[in-house]
Amino acid sequence: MIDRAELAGRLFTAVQTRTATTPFAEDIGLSVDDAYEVQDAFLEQLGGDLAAAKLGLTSIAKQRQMSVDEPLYGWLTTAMRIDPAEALASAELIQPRVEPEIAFLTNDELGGEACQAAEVMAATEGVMPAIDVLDSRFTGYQFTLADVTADNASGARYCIGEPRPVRGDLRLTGCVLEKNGELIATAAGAAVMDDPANAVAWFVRKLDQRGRTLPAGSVVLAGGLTEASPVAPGDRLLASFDRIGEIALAIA
Ligand code: OOG
Ligand code: MG
Repeated sequence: MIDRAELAGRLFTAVQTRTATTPFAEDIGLSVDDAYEVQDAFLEQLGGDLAAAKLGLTSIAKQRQMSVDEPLYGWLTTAMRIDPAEALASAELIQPRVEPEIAFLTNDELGGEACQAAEVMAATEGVMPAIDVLDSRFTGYQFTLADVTADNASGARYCIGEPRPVRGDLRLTGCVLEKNGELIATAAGAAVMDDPANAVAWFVRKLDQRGRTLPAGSVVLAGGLTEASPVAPGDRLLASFDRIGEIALAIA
């Protein structure tokens, strides 16, 4: 019998003590479906209101980096949001990494097992530049898909810019990631499942499997376009996106 609350408790203790734990999914035969139940229990223990969804491992760059070849989703709470004027308090985290993402703001309900990118675009109010701050609760970011699903897709913090209407083809949206004024990664929107709208459509289909829909007014981070980059106090990150804008994050 899988004790979801106990597994969620292990992850919650890792957060509270800022000490990574060992992956458990393989040892106990945790399925990805069960892992989403653990994720729900973990989020309940973390508390706070859900503010956005985050999709993970939606780009080849991320799948290769993490040696996991399927996407997943998790949730970001209001307490995880960093105001652009604030710095990330890295001492609160275990092993933070950052990655640039394109976020969607929806204005219509999305649902169904056949949702496709065109429906997502028709229900998109605007897109925002975002930085997803990861903090795997597993030592050295070593995990299986079920582990990282239970661990809420390594979600820890995020910052996000203002929505802008979509202009042009999101596949061609250039992304430049700089750390301390130096270029560290580049990508285009197509890095995320050929089109980040495909990632949102994938998410809507996944929600449908659990009998859920994505309500109007949802914010969805479509997944890292580049490999995630470790950060340390004093670092300054800047993610710039063609036609979407830029977002900066200082690490304290
Ligand atoms: C898993 C989190 C994945 C993304 O955008 O790929 C994620 C990880 O890399 O620790 O948020
Ligand atoms: Mg991410």
